[in-house]
Amino acid sequence: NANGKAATSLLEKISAKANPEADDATEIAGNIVYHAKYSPHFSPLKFGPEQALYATAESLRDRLIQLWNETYVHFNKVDPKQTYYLSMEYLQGRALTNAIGNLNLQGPYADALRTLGYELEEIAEQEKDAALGNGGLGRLASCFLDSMATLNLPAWGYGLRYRHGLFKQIITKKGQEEIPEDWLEKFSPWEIVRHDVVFPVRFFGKVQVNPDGSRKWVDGDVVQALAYDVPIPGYGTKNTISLRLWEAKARAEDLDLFQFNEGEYELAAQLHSRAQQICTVLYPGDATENGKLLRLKQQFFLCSASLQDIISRFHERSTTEGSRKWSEFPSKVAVQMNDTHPTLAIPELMRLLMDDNGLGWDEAWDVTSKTVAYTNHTVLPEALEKWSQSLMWKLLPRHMEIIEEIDKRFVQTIRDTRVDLEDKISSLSILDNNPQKPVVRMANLCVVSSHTVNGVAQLHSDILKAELFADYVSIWPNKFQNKTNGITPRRWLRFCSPELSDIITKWLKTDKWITDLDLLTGLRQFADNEELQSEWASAKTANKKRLAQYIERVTGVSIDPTSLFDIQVKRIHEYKRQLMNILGVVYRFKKLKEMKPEERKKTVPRTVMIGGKAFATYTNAKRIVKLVNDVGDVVNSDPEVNEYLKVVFVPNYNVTVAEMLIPGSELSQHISTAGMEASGTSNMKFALNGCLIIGTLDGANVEIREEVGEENFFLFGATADQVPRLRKEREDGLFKPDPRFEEAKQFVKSGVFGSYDYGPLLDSLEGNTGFGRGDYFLVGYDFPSYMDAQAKVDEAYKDRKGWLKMSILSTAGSGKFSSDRTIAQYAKEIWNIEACPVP
Ligand code: B1N
Repeated sequence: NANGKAATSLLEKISAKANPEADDATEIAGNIVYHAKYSPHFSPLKFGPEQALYATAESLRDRLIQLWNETYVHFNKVDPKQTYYLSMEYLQGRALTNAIGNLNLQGPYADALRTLGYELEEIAEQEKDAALGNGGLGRLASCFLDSMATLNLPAWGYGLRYRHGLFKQIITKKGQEEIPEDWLEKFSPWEIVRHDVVFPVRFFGKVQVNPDGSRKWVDGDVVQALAYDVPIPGYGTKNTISLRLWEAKARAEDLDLFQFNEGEYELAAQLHSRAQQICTVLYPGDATENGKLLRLKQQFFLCSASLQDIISRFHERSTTEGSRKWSEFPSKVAVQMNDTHPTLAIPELMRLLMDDNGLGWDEAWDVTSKTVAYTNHTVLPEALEKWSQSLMWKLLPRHMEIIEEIDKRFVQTIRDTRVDLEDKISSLSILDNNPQKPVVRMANLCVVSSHTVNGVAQLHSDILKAELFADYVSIWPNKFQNKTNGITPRRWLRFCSPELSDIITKWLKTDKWITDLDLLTGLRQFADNEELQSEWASAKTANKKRLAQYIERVTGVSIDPTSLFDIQVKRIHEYKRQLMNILGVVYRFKKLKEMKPEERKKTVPRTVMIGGKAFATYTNAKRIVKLVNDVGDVVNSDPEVNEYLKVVFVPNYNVTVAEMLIPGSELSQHISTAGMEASGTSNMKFALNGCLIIGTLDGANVEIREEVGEENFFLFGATADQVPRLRKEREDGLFKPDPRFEEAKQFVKSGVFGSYDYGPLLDSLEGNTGFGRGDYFLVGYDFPSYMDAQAKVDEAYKDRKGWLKMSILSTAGSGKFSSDRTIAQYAKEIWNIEACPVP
């Protein structure tokens, strides 16, 4: 690497000096050189782009540690009520650009690196994503951390340090293939191991009854939880909070030296390897009994380690001698459960309070239920967690006793106070004792035990109250809230589209919008302004060109930056209806083929990009990926049509790819069957970046449309309240499909896109044919209105000025969707915590 060699020689010329407070380029360069030389991770004096990344990250880490320590000391001194966000997933993505940006050091760092022979962007490109999550739920957790830090809130995140994050997706002739992701292959400069923060976590064993009647969980396996902390800097503040990720470690005594000396190496290290398994991969498939056990172990591991840590901090911060009164706990601690995945926090907190600290049931219940709150993220029945009772008894016998007792007391209260609910008890109870398959319903445990339950968009929260949790609402009418999701405007506008950001700052005459996103409404008055429109267009064009280069690099497909960029990126799922998108593309392709050349010239050229990962065992989702790729191959190589239509499957969609795609897109698709997408958050990112939405009245789309104005949103499709009736009609054979829908399906069946068997996929769209699910997702029903909305998109795009105006108004109306707003609402309405800024 020529660049690497040149840089290595520059390294010798600049004097190394560690200085965590450096803020001019020369000193920062000295600090980078210091790390390149004295924190070596590679052969001596190598300074290629990768080495430059690590040294740069470590120089930033110095200052983050400085701020972090100050924050830690300050929180300890003030002893505020603190929130702990428990999540099995975080999708942090890259950290370098974000850290530099939040510390407002872009200029000096770029200059420092230039004196060392590198461009900042080139170095940032070297970083791997931290992909410790699957999709929206994990990314939401990461946006929330950014907002908590920025709002100076005393709040921490807790998660697991998976050795391998979400799989890497490659596309071959067979379609999607998964390969293990390896973010820790070298090491991560952003985590600090805290060797003094270690807690024991038990599995299996039995319950011992003591002479005084108290109970204790004993025996079984004990694994150590070791803390790795990731700094989360706030934007424009000293406050730097922690994401604490637990790693599972066996104890030294778990190695059986006797067996080892006998040559039984595997047996000797059995406990070691069992401990190691816990954090090996994110969300192992839970189809097998083994997989289930491992996932349950992960969940408990997170809950137990985090709660022990929270309790020890509660005592540590006490100013009075000895331990604090437990009744104070809920005024010092709020625990937020990100979906039901960390539900075991409830029985674990009960156990720690009763068995380890001697509290009685009533006291422990009072503390626990005032401490925990639950966010629901889905109404899909298959995603509502239900754990087998026998598995739970085996792994967590004491917790099962506690869950039984919670359930017993709850059911008794209902019997005593609500005769009208007698016949609802079997669905309200936590334990489902169906003899075929007795399970614990985690959502029920959460609702019964939490002081607050929230949905993630208004429509979703309304559905929770009217359907899933309706009977609970009649018991606790004030327990249920809405907290519409949000996204951080730092990562999702300021840093991913500096061009557009600069224009916004120029026209608003302030950059305060970065932390006060409602200020974007100030753009509305200029939406018609020709000067703004032309600046807006040139920023968009620059982003589109950057995206086109990326697409060409990763797929080999060359796309036209003047065509309409139409993007759908999200996990592949039938309810998200990527299949409707691609059938729409198939129909468009067929019509273009049928046109005369001069007719084609009148159409709006389009580039359709679809990206996302399919769960490894979700066959129909994988078939959709295959179909998109096959359609792309045919369309893109068709000499008559490919000037007017390109179809690209964007491989390995992740946070970093999103940061490239979103700023470059003009139309994005959020087209789930109404009532099925709890919120969606990429819709917010696209809208914020001036991209128009074609979508259904689902999740947060409803609110986005309200905010940006209905004339700036391409709406189509059935509404959530119509869906049950339409499904019934479909089943009863009363549905008459639109000819365009039939034509598109027929075209796929005809084999133009290759010989792969799309039968099962297409059958899933049929009504009462005995195949599939009878078009459960109503693709057939919504297809005609979808195509009509797409035709409106084409018309609107022809009006250049009109489109730019809509684009500006889209950004201007996106202020509500800042995660700063969401988190401020959680802080006030659920957590009851206040800002604690480091002076
Ligand atoms: O959570 C996001 C929402 O914006 C999306 O609409 C919603 O689909 C997503 C089991 C989930 N809901 N449920 C999950 C994730 C992992 C898992 O193992 C379920 N993800 C969502 C943020 O609110």
